[in-house]
Amino acid sequence: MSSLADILVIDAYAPVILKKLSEHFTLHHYKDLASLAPIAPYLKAIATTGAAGVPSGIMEALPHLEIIAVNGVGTDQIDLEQAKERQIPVSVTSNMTTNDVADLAIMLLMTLRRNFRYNEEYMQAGRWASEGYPPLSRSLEEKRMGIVGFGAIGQAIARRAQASEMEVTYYSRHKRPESSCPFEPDLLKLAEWADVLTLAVPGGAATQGLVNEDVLKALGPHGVLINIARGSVVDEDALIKALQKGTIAGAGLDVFCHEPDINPALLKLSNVTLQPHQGSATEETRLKMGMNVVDNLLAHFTGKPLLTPLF
Ligand code: 8YV
Repeated sequence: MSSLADILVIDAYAPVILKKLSEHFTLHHYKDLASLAPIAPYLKAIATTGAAGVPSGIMEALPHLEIIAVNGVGTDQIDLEQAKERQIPVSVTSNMTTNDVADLAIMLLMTLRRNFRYNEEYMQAGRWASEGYPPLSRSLEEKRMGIVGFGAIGQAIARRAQASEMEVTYYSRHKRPESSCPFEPDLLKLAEWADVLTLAVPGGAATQGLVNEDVLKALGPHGVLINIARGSVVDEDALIKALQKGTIAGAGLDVFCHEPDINPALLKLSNVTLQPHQGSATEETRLKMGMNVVDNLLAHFTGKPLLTPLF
């Protein structure tokens, strides 16, 4: 079959998805801006991921760019203004990552509060037999979870927290009439109230540094922070200081300011549990997401409406 278009692939895609894409398109893997120059005039589409987005300079270099398909829901690393101005549609994998990401938020919380890693290392070191049981951990039941951002992922986290008998309140730009959870329009008040503050807002300029020193102070020495959103939502230096000084109890983090170059101070802390941006990284979900990218690109280049357009 002849190629429908030349596509720039940014970031990692599963081999099965690359194979599917290559059945319909000519693929070019992004290395750097300099090596883009000779192929730039032919490129009509970008297939990228939520985490990588479209690094600056790429869109400007592609005069015939027609579509950006994102293997993810986050678009904070894409110049959406430029895309809109140039009438370049952007597709995202709407509603495909929700449950896996929400599971990971709860997994981080349970790992942290139930001393999961410590206890496993304790057993592996043979300490159960020689020293008896490890120290007691902390329960989720009757604790308060404040959720920052209450879209599909925030609401899926709320359902899971409620299943663990937690009390849930959320903060967002506006009240969500579809949910019966209480709404708190003041983030500082939410942090003061919460035992666990879970971040589920989109990244980008509007949420940059939203969780700052004051919010962490309000969360307090018994509070924990869970972040499955974007590293940029948190002032990471303030977070590290709070964790080092014990002005918050701990953090479960799947996302960081400079992925994959994690601030080494985070790796030295014993009151954190960390994951390398694994929210949607299951075989099942990544397959669905990847096929969504293939289908959106196919739709575009065969003159059909996009399946899951952002715009
Ligand atoms: C992915 C994400 O890790 O959806 C997003 O925005 O950050 C994640 O689900 C990323 O897109 C890699 O495919």
